[in-house]
Amino acid sequence: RGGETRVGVENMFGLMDRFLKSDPSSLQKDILDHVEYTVARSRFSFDDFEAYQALAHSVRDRLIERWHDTQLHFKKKDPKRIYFLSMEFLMGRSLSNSAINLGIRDQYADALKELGFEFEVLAEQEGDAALGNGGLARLSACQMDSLATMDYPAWGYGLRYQYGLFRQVILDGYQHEQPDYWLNFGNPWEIERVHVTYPVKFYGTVEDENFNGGKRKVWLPGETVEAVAYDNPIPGHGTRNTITLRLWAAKPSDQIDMESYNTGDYINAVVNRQRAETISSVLFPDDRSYQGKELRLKQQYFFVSASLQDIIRRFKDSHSNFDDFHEKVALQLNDTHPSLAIAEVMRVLVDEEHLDWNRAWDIVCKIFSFTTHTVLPEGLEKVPVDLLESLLPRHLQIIYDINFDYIEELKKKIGLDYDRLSRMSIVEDGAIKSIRMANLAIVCSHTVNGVSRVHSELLKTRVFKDFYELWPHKFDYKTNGVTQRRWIVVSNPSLSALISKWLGTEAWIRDVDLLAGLQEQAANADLHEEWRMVRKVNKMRLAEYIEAMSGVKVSVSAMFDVQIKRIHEYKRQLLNILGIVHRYDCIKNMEKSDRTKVVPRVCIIGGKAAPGYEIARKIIKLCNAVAEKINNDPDVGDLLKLVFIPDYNVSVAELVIPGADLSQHISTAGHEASGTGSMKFLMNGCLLLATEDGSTVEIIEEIGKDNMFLFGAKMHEVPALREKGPALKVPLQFARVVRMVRDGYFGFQDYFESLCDKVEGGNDFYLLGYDFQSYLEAQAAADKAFVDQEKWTRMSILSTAGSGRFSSDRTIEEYAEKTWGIEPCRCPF
Ligand code: 7GP
Repeated sequence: RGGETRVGVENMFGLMDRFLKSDPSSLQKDILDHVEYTVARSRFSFDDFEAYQALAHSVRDRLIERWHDTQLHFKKKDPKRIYFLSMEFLMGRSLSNSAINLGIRDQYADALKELGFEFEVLAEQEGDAALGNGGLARLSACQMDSLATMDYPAWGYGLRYQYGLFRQVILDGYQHEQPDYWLNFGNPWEIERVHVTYPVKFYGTVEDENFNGGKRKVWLPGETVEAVAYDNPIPGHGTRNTITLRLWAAKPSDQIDMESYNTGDYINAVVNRQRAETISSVLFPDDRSYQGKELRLKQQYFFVSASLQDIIRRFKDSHSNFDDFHEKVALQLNDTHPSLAIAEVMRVLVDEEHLDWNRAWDIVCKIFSFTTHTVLPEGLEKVPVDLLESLLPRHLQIIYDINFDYIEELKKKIGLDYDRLSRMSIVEDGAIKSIRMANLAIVCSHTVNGVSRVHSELLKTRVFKDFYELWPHKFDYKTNGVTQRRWIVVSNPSLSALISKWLGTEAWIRDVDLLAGLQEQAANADLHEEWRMVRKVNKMRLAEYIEAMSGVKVSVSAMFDVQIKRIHEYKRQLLNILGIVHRYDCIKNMEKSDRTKVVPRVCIIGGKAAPGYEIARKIIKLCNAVAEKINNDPDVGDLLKLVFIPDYNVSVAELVIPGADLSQHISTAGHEASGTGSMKFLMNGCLLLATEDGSTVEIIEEIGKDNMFLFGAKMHEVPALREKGPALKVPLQFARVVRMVRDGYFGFQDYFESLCDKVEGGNDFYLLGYDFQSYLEAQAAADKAFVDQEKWTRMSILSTAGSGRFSSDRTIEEYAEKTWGIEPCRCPF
């Protein structure tokens, strides 16, 4: 294209904020205009969904304005930029978050009221953008919010899956998966950039070609797919800065393959082209392992290649050579998923930009940083060489070349210790020869970050020990955080208002350390009363939701005890369920008169199981089977209820977390890299029942052991306990509850057998039996504390007050300063 008219940048800033007014009557007109012209409904007759659409477009207009200003400003200043590459972003809904970050939510609410609509009701019309699986993906979303709020020149890059994470439907207690075709009703939060497209190539061969008196490699690809950009503006809070999350969708290439059209097989030629779109069609629903899947590899390369073309094009717009590349570009690898980017940068610099190999390598080593999100070996990706060779033949050569140089260097440093050399090699020579993506990422990155302190220790002493010994300076950690904008301000507006009232300022929304100011008030009786009131209203909202979803009526005076997260053996939902069985058993067996002493509980569990993960599916079924029995037992009544919340996602979390009294983070010590759910609960004044794993260890330092309920084997004890196998002592109560399941007390005897086998007879890898006793004790301590409402409220206030360290603002600031070397670039007002 060309010939576009550009208003001088200076003039542009002069005009800022003049275009769209945000007083209620302008907003009203704006919404009605969108009803009429965008949604094409009469402004005299439209329903909630249409009102939502119009409202969303009105907010979007304002986002776009700021977003343009921000991009212009970045362009003018040309700061070093951070490019955050992630296969997954779990954004959830956008409306409330955007309106709040723009600072005009209340104006909208007023404008809507006069039109006869309620802001919250319309906000509920929006579906979740669920382009991710679990913790890693939601962390990316929180970090985008912090990057925007803190004015960093940042871009997020990912994939625009047509089908997000599957919808979970529970039928007869079993999980069923349904496709999440989230774009069905349009998506007002994205802007399709039909002109921002790049060709992405696959397959083919590599040939030698004469060049400047020598030889060079030329990749002759066999298939080309077009990547089209969809931009999602991400507004900061209290700033004009609005950054870009650019997601790529696959489209058939524009280049017509005349051959197939000339054969007369027109229909099949079109159908074949259409296949290209499958690359970005579906998110893989396993959050740990997808080894050896061609489509997965295609997705990875597709988004990496398009993103890098975009990044390099932007750089070349204002630079004539690559001398300053590392001064202007930082590339963050969110886990190993985007690590093909390393080989791709080498390929572009060497094959296309004709830099010499060493110079290209020097640049690569300065721009990449890598964060790993797991300690589980199955989370470390391996790509079979055969697969890579057919899909990306040139990249395989480049990886081999990188490995060759690196192993030669390594030999000089560590000698001919072949065991160690083979462990550290990027190429694994096993039955299936593969590329170890984590090793590639470590070798080529200047920094390898863990996501909590203990995670980092595990990386150094176990997972990546060999590498740590070689390059101790590369290893660091940035404890995860979550954004208080989404997790307090958006999801818990009444708590948010209460905090601002008692702190006398709203500044904590951008400067979360101010929450510590609540500590002084932790014993204040007036605050206690208001605090309990807010919590009660949130519990009522949750109780209504539970009744609507599951038909179970729950009492808000009971303790709401929540465990919501992906279903995994290591996260031990099974321990929770067996604990509930024990509680049930106790109630059944006690004298009627003693039942008055029982602290009533509503146990809430939610989470999705990867479709192929049988044991996780059985855990869901067991939860529902136990719930069925307990909830219908007249002996138990309100003393105990168990609810499985279906289709857990970001929006459900926003509803459940503010209503929880107690939340469980009970992974076997040494397995949860960090855990971020706990931080959201903490911010909302929910007490934690937890093992000393992941970020919990750091949470303890902030709020103190006395303000939470801890239990279980410590990380250093776990290996020895495991070694004991069948000799490990297990309490009788544990054997009893497992026996109840085995004997068919909850039905489905055969189906649950393998689940029981997993925790008995020396197979109890996650130490449920060993930890059972101390788990029950921690639960009893929680009961005791709950009865003392004064004590509980103080603990609750202190939880919120101590949560400041777990804001993603802090995490991002550490990344910016220590890993990326970037500075804020604030758009002037
Ligand atoms: C998760 C970790 O399990 C969790 O402990 C951590 O808080 C979160 O990342 C954010 O760092 N990992 C994933 O979600 C995941 O998909 C596979 O890991 C690589």
